[in-house]
Amino acid sequence: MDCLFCKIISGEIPSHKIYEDEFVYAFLDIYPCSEGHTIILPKEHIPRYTNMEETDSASLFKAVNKVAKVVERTLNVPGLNIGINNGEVAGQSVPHVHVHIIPRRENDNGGS
Ligand code: IU
Repeated sequence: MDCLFCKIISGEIPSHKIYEDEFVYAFLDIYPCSEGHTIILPKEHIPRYTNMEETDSASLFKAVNKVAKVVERTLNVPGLNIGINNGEVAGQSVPHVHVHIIPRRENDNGGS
């Protein structure tokens, strides 16, 4: 599978891992919108969120909930953006479902 995120999950491409379980993998975004920008994704290669079964989506978001709380607490930030770009026209550049967890701080100019 010629997928960047599959290669990150398998370890073929190195990443800064934040969390992993049997279903998901989470790592620090290489081009972060803000310090601590985390990407969390299912290990299964699913191109986009709307290709996911409800049960897989529930498993993904169970892990998102866990990781988001850890990011917020560890970095001691007052807020997070949590979101998905679904499809190229919506800004999805890597065709493997992933959720962005972007720490937000006071006066951070939108995290960019
Ligand atoms: P998007 O929603 O598909 O645009 O998000 C893809 C993310 O993957 C984006 O934030 C990139 O910075 C990030 N990324 C990465 O972490 N490592 C890489 O080698 C590449 C992109 I290429």
